[in-house]
Amino acid sequence: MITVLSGGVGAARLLAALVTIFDPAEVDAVVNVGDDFVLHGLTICPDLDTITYTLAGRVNEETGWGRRGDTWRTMSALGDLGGETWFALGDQDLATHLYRTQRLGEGATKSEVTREIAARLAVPITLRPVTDDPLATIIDTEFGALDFQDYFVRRRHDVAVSAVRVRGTEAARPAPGVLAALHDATRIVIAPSNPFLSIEPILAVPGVRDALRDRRTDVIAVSPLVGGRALKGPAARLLDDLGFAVSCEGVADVYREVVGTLVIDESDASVAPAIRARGMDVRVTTTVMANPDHARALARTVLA
Ligand code: FO1
Repeated sequence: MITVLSGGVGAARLLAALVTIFDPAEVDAVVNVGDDFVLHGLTICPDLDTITYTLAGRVNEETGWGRRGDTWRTMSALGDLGGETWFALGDQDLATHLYRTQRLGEGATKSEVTREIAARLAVPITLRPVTDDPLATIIDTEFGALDFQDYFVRRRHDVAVSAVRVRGTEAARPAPGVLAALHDATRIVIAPSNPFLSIEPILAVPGVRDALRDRRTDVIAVSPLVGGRALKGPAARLLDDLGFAVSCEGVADVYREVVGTLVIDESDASVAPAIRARGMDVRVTTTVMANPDHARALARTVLA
């Protein structure tokens, strides 16, 4: 069994490639919930939904999130009422949030609802929120402490960051099956997700970081940087803002405690010796999942 610590779009693409070369029944994704929030009274879980839609073959491939072919009539009507439309929820996507919110209100856990939605949409792998307890990633910025989606979507992460915090970790417990998935996996993969925004909130749940530390030699992470830059999103800027080198060496420093092998892109091959000098193995391959063949090559590398 393989367990993949997962954020949103990058993780979803790697998982989609993994299931083409590995038995999906043997793939377990432990997913970040620090981005989850309530808007219009609905509980929205962007990373869980991105992975669900991708593995169900229903994702909007242009954005990487939301549903393919979705329409925006509800958002448009909401805008007419003066409602909040900065976070774009498609008409079909809204059904997911309605269903989830209703089930949570009935007392179901996030794990149960995730399982129900995944089963309905024929997702072939096991998806687990890292915790069923409330967790929220908070970004300390030049404008004060911001909720994650306020920072990421509303302000397009175009702000200076002094710290990333995860609220709720003291009381959070790993969701059922999470620690077993880490313990029993033949390999633990950290997807090419943002180390601070997507992976740290997973590691911050009590027991998870220790579980990875215990298995460090079996943990392989994919660097989200390519040629020393982030393809999309604020990974490079956050490395800089938070005092790390803006390179795969910086990524290695962030992951040093928990990762035995770092996968880096061919364009970053020159920093491989510096990463090895930090006591980490390095694999060099194409990490850009520009097409299915490249994604499969990356999937083969993390399994090799
Ligand atoms: N990202 C955006 O940049 N703009 C949006 O309006 C937006 C809406 C959205 C709706 C549902 C969903 O599941 C994801 C959505 N995302 C949107 C993606 C998103 O929130 C972030 O990419 C993640 O939270 C970071 O992993």
